[in-house]
Amino acid sequence: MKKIIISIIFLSGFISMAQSHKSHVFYSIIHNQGTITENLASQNCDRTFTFQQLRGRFYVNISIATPLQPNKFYQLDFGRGLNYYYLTYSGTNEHPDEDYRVDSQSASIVQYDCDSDGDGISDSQDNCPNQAGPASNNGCPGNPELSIDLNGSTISSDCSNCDNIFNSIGSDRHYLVDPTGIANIDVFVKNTGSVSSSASTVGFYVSNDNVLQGNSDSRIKTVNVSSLSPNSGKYASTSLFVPDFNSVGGNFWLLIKVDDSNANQESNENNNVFALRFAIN
Ligand SMILES: [Ca+2]
Ligand SMILES: [Ca+2]
Ligand SMILES: [Ca+2]
Ligand SMILES: [Ca+2]
Repeated sequence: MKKIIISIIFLSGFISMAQSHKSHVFYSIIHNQGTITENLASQNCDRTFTFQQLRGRFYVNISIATPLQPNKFYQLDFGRGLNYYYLTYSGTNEHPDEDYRVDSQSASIVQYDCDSDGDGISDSQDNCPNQAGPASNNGCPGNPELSIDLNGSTISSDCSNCDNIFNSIGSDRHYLVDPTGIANIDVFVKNTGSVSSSASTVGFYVSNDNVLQGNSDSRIKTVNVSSLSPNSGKYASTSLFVPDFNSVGGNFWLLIKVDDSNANQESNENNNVFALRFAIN
């Protein structure tokens, strides 16, 4: 159980007398002084109770010097029979009729740790307590960002003097010898975003130019990539043979696109394509 600890230790009556005491009225949300469970506190975590709803329910009026947040659940331990009850706090008005005045004894008040945005990360651990987000981004919203690692990705083809690393291929033209050629391609897909990516695909296209146009460039192959956590990457590897190119011959461009099916809303959708010159001779 995670809680925000705001323990208050009253070391002596002298120190306590120097404090400005406020009365805090705690209402049990269940009748008859029954124990309020963590589950019940969770269900009612950020609920605000009207006085009408609280009327008739058990309450205690305690004088302490510590400011508390209204409408939160607290677990009280004053050593006076109030141990381990979750209560909702209602006000700070001075009451002349305190049931308990905390002066010279130890006391602890523990605020129940809500999950205000319901993302499964309790408020004290949540960097964005009012915006839902994944644990991989400490509870804050964010986007994956997929791209091709040009230094980690390679292609080897029948071109023996072409550079193999994407980043240094430049204008080299990889090619397949018709009909027996083979090109082995290892695309390193990386996620540099703040949250994990969903499973995605890498698409391989034949194009007349180095720009991917969905309605005119034809996809010849798809490779699956599983989910990637932030700052991680995986290889999408494939081998292309002459028949994969569906009778396309001569010079053209081979375009490689990460998140081809757009399964991920990325922080940058415009860096997903790598284009290289290609040919079937
Ligand atoms: Ca949360
Ligand atoms: Ca959050
Ligand atoms: Ca991207
Ligand atoms: Ca995308």
